[in-house]
Amino acid sequence: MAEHEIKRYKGPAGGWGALRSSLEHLRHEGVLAEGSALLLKSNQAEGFDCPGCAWPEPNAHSTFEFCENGVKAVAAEATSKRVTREFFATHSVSALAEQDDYFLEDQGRLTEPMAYDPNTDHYKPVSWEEAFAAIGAHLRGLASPDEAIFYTSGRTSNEAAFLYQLFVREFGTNNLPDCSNMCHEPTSLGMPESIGVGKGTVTLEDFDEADTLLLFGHNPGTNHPRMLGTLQKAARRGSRILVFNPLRERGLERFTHPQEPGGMLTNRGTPIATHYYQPKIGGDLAVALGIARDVLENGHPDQAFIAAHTHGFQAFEESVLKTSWEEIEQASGLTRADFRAIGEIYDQGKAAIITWGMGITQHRHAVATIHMLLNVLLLKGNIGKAGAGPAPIRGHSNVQGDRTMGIYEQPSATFLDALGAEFDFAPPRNHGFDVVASISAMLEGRAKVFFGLGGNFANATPDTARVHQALQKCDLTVHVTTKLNRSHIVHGKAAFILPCLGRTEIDIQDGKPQGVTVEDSMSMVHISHGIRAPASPHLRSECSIIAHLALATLKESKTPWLYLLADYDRIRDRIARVVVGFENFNERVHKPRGFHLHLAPRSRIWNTPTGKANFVVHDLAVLQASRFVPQTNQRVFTLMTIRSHDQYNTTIYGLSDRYRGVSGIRNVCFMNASDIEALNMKAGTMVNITSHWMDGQRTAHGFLLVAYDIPTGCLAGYYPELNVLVPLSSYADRARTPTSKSVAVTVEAA
Ligand SMILES: Nc1nc2c(c(=O)[nH]1)N[C@H]1C(S)=C(S)[C@@H](COP(=O)(O)OP(=O)(O)OC[C@H]3O[C@@H](n4cnc5c(=O)[nH]c(N)nc54)[C@H](O)[C@@H]3O)O[C@H]1N2
Ligand SMILES: Nc1nc2c(c(=O)[nH]1)N[C@H]1C(S)=C(S)[C@@H](COP(=O)(O)OP(=O)(O)OC[C@H]3O[C@@H](n4cnc5c(=O)[nH]c(N)nc54)[C@H](O)[C@@H]3O)O[C@H]1N2
Ligand SMILES: [Mo]
Repeated sequence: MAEHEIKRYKGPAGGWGALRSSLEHLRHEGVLAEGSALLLKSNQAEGFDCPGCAWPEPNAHSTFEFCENGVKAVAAEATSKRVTREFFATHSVSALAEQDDYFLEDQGRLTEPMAYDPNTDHYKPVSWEEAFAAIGAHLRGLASPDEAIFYTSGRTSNEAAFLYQLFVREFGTNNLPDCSNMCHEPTSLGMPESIGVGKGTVTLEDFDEADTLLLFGHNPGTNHPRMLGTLQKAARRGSRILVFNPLRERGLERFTHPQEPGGMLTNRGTPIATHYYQPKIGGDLAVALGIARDVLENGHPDQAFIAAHTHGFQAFEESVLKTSWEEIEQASGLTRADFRAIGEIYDQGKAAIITWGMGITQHRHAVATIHMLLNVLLLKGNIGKAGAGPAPIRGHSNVQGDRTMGIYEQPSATFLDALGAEFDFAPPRNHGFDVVASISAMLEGRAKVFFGLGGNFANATPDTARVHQALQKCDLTVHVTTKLNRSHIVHGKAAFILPCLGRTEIDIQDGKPQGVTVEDSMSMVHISHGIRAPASPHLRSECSIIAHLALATLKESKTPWLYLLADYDRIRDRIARVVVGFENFNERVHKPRGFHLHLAPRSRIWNTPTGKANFVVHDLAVLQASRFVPQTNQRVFTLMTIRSHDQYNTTIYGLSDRYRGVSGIRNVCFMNASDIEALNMKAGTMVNITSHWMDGQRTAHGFLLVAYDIPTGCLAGYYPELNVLVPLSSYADRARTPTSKSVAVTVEAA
C-alpha cells in the first residue's frame, strides 16, 4: 500500500492550499507555462466554458474567477501527455486491465482512432473511414435498432447532443440513457409535478438578494468551488446560511478567496454556514417535513401566495401536523430545538433559496424529498420573486443542456413531433432504456451494441461486476472520448476508441473555427470557443464524428449532415426550430454571455395539470419503505459513496482529499469514533465492507477505517471504488437513479 496520512485539516477551504494544488496539477500535466494564459480564457465571454462543473459564471464582470478544481479539469484536458499507437502496441488490453484507473487516464490524450484486434489482444490504429463503415455496418445488421444503446455524458455540447439524438432517432430507437439518470433524474422528474418545470428557477443574481440559504446534500468546496465566492458574498451580507449535511464539509464552514490578497494574508477565511446541521443519511425528507411543521405551528405561512398560487395545501397541512415530533426527530437525526431554530430563521427570512445535490437525489425516496423541499418553499411563497426559489446544483458542465436538446429515453410526443417535422422522418415513439435498464438489457442479451458519447460507463454505474459482464457480452462497444478509461478496457467483441476534441481546443470546420453552446445549472445558454491547438491532428469534433457516423449508418436519411456540420450556426438554426425556448438561437447566443431560458415559475405561471404550484403530500412511511433491512446479527450501517477533492467523477486526479484530511489513499471508510469503538476496532484498522440486498451480498475488500465527524450509523467512502457495493436493482422510486448514497452495509476486519 502507498504511504498515506490521515490528519485533520484545520485551514479554510480555498486559500494557499488551492493555489499550491493548482500549480502542482499544471506541472504534473506538463502545462505549467501555458496554464495561466489558458485559465484566463475559461468562462470568459470570448473563451471556452470550463469543462468542470455547471455552476454559472457571473454576468457582469469579466475578470478571471479562480477555481482549483476548474484548473484541474482544464489541466487534465490540456495535458502534454499523449497515448499513441506505440502505447497500444506496447500494452495489450489484458495488461492494461491490470492497471488502476489513475494510470489509465494519466497516460494523456488519445491521438487517433483505434480498433480492438482479438487476435493480438491489442488496440490497433484504424482510419476514421474504416471505423465509421464498420460501426455503421454493425448497426445496420442488428435485428432491431432497440438492440443498440447510445449513452451520453454531460460534457457534450448542445450542438453535438442535438445531432446525436437526431442520428439515434433516425436510426430508430430512443435508447438514449445519460449520466443524468445517475445524477439529477429525481430533480427532473419531481420538480415538474410540483411547479411545472424540471430545472432550478433562480439565477446567480437571486443569490445576491436572498437573505436565507438552505443548502442540502452537496459539497461546493470540492464539486462547484466557484459557488464558494457566491456564498462568501452572501455570508458577508449577513445572510443566514443553513447547511444540512451528515459530514462537516470544510468548504461549507470557512473559505478564503484565493484572489483576495487581504484574506490570503491572514488565511483564517470567512465563515460560510451560520448554522450547520448533520442529519442522518437519507434524513432530509424528515428535515424538510420538520421545517414545514415548525412554520405551520409557530410561523406565518404566506397565506396570500398559498391561496392564489397553490393547490393541495390543506391535505399537506393535515399530513404534516399529524406527524409527531418524535417521529420527525427519529427519522431526521435533528432535535425539536433544532427545528425551532431553523423554523424561526426560515419563517423570518424575506427571500430564501434551497439548493441540493447528490446527497438528496441518490436515495430511494429522492423524488419525495425533492417534493418536500419544494413544499417548504411554497409554504412561504419563496418562488417567483427576487432572491428566492429552488436551485438544484447540476454536475457536468452541460448535463442540463443535453437534456434540453433531447438526450432523454422518454421524450415527449411534442418534442418528437417537432423533430420529425423538421427532419422529415417518423421518430420512434416507444420509450428507450435508461442507465439501469441498459445494463439489464446488455446482461440479458437484448442489447448488443453500446455506444458512449463521452463518460465512463464501466466505472460510473452501480454494481461494477455486473456492468463489466454486461459490456463484455456486447458484440460491439464504441467510445467517443478524450482519454483512456476503464470502459475501453472492459470492451465488447469488437471495440472502437474514437478520440475527439475537448472543449478547450479549436474546432475548425470548412476552414472556419466553430463555437459550441452549453446551458448551465441556472439555464444560461452561452457559446464556448476553443483556444488551443488540438492534442493531435487526427482528432475530430463530436459533431463531426456523429455526422459521419450518421452518413455511414443511415442510408435513407434526408438530413444534410455535412451541410450542417460545415457551420454550427446551421445546427443552431435547426435547434431553434425544434426546441422550445431557442427561438432566434444564433442571434441571442452570439451576444456576449448569451441568454437566459425563460422559466414560467419565475413569473408565477405554473404549467402543471392543476394550473397551480402543487403541494405534494408524503409522510414518513416513505422512509420506512425505502429502508432495506438485511437478515444479519451484525450492526447494519448506511453508506454514502461520495467524491474526494481530487477527482472528477471517475477521473482520479490524485490521492489527496485535502479538506477531509486524507492523503495517499482512496480506499477509506469514514466512521463515527463511537461506532469504531462499539465494533471493537480502531481507526487505522483495515476492513471489508459488505452490502446487503434482496439478491445477495457484495463485498469491497481492504478499506482503512477513518474516525470522522459523521452521525453514528452512517458511513462514507469514495465513488467509484465503492460502486461494487451498489446493487443494480436499488434505485430511486420512479426516477431509477441508483441509490449511491444509501447502501445497507456491514463492516468486518479485513
Ligand atoms: N471537482 C469535481 N467537481 C465536480 C465533480 C467531481 O467529481 N469533481 N462531479 C460533478 C458532478 S457530475 C456532480 S453530480 C456534482 C456532484 O456534487 P455533489 O452533489 O456535492 O456530490 P458528492 O460528492 O457525491 O457529495 C454529496 C454531498 O452530499 C452529502 N450527503 C450524502 N448523503 C447525504 C444525505 O442523505 N443527506 C444530506 N443532506 N447530505 C448527504 C455528502 O456528505 C457530500 O457532502 O459535482 C460536479 N462537479
Ligand atoms: N457510487 C456512485 N456512483 C456514481 C455517482 C456517485 O455519487 N456515487 N455519481 C453519478 C453521477 S452524479 C454522474 S454524473 C456519473 C458520471 O458518469 P460519466 O459522465 O459517465 O463519467 P465521467 O467520469 O464524468 O467520465 C469521464 C470520461 O469522460 C471522457 N471525457 C472527458 N471530456 C470529454 C469530452 O470533452 N468529450 C468526450 N467525448 N469525452 C470526454 C474522458 O474519457 C473521461 O475518462 O456517475 C454517477 N455514478
Ligand atoms: Mo452528476
